[in-house]
Amino acid sequence: MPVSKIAVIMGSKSDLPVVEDALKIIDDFQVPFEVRVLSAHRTPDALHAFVRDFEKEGGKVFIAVAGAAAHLAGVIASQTLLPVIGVPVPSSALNGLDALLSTVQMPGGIPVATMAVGKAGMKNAVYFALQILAIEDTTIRDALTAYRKEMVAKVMADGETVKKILEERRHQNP
Ligand code: RP5
Repeated sequence: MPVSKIAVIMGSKSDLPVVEDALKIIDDFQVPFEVRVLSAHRTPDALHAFVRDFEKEGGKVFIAVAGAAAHLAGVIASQTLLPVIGVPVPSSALNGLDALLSTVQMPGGIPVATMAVGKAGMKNAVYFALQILAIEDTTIRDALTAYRKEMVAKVMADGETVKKILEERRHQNP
């Protein structure tokens, strides 16, 4: 079995709706990854063991997804020198602001690369992880370059579509 390069750890099964769409992106890039439900507060020993084993086995990047008092990314970062990307989840009464601040406000010396709250943050976490891997992996770099080109083409095409829609409306309501 190929060595997993990315570990996606979520603090609870309830975080899955934020995570699952973005996992398809990792699949599309054909990068081996693994997913775990592990909590900084509820399963600290299992979390520490997984972080150590993943690094030992040749893993490269962690993505930590958690809501509420979200210490998951910071605790992972305290246990490894691998890059840790944090994704705050809007799962509490404070709608993710608590998770954002808990994830982003790390003390100096133990960095966490914190993404936006929710699904957009998870998507960017995946692209950021791929960009980290692309530093040394030309296949991933080429795939990311192709993805960016597609994005440009799509936005330009969207611009043309919007132009046409507005012109049609102007003709209908001169
Ligand atoms: C965090 O608490 C999890 O990441 C989740 O976002 C939040 C609520 O967890 P559950 O009570 O739904 O398991 O640790």
